[in-house]
Amino acid sequence: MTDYTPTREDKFSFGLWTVGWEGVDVFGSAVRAPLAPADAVHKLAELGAYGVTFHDNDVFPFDATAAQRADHIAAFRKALDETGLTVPMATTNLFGHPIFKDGGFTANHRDVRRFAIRKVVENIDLAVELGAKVYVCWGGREGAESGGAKDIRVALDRMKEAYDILGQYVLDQGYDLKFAVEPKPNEPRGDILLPTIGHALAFINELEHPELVGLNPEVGHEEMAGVNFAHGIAQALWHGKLFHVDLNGQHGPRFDQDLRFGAGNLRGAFWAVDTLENGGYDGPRHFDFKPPRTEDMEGVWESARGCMRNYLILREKSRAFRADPQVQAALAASKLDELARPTLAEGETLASLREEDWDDARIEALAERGMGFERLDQLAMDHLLGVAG
Ligand SMILES: [Mn+2]
Repeated sequence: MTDYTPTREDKFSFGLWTVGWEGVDVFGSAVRAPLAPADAVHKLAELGAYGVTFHDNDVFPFDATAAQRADHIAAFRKALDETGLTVPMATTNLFGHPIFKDGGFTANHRDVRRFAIRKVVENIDLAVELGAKVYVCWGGREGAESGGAKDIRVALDRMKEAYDILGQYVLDQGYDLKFAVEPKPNEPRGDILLPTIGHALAFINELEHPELVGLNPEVGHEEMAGVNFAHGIAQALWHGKLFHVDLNGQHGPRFDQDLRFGAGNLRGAFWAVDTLENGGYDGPRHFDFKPPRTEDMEGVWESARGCMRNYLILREKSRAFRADPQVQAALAASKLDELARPTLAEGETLASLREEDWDDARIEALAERGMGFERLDQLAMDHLLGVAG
């Protein structure tokens, strides 16, 4: 039992754009004052985070001169040095400026695509300077609102072209940096390219350097598509492609809520933590959320604190669940150990499988057997609700 105070060993990181969100949404203007990146870094360090992540234009404005850009970066770097916070990941804003109204890598306008690639490369240099190992690409504006507006097959050619150029750049520079695609089904575009983990995994296989590209799945984005986030990250892990993760909260398929982690689908959050903790993921536990517009800065920090606290509570619950002898018995009764056994025995062939005797009694016995999943799931619920044992 702990008091759920995070430490740097927990590897919690936050985007500058999360706690720095001023609350501008489709229906309303800013409700909070701008937060200087250096102030965010200091406060996040104090709260127990180990890392901070950024879009280029979280640190310096889109229209900054070279000198202004250098000043903003220096102030950010000073805060990193003072606190010891790391920058595990960085990304590019290819969505805010009007030039990106039709996307960056897949904009119909060729000049926009050329500008977008140049913008990413400049920020990759900065990301590497600051120590980032993962470069996230969220293509929020890569998509369309109507069928004729985008030839999807051709747009995917351009998407591949961009990743191939960027991958080659990283190899040529000798950078220790990998890319992580962040899928999302819609918002801000009506339909976004690479809408789910599965679409992105298939796309990666078509690249010149698929080994350089993995995934940054986000809880809310997958739930907006109505799919199971824990299953999605489990499959990404199975492919060796879970390079990073964005944790937040969402109440099913609706607008992108970006709630703090653990809010929204709490059972989903439990299984997400269980999967991350037991599935071989050792990267940052990165929060990509938006403290609601209702909050002042005190509420913003409460929300950030809550992300980490909820993760630590759920991690403890997951460990207790896995260690519980009743759960272990229930897992065995539900045949999880058998699922781990190959269907053919060592050296066996399909022919020997087909030679096996099957009588009606054996088939009936298997058909009648219950799987015990309700018992197993209730044990998980008991652990989650704090009444197990
Ligand atoms: Mn995200």
